[in-house]
Amino acid sequence: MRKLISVLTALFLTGLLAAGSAVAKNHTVEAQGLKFMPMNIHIQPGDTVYWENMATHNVHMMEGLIPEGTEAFVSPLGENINHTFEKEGVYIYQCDPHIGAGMGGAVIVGKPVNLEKIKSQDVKGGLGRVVDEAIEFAEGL
Ligand SMILES: [Cu+2]
Repeated sequence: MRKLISVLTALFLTGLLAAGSAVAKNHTVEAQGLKFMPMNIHIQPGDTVYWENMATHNVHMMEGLIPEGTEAFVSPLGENINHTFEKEGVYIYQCDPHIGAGMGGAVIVGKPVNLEKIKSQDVKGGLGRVVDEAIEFAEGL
């Protein structure tokens, strides 16, 4: 009986450790001038990103540059926002008023499973520069 209890205790503790490593984290991206800092961020599924100092900015997830089946959400201009990412992949976003100046960024959730699809697209201008930075960052993970 004592052996059974110690086995069960060990299993319970192992379970706790596994659960502990999966605890969702919060990350902050700050708008500084016409840049998001950090521009590229690597998180895990279930984590939340908080965008702050957004007085003249927004976050617009770009159709075709986010994982299949996820919503290309657009946040209201001038509002700090939170978003929790459940699905793995690369999410590229722009700030609508300032994308001409290259204001955008990427959130990479877990593995960059849609990187090849993003690389296959011909994106130009400010958003093209954001995409290039995101590809380089994702390939370095
Ligand atoms: Cu902006």
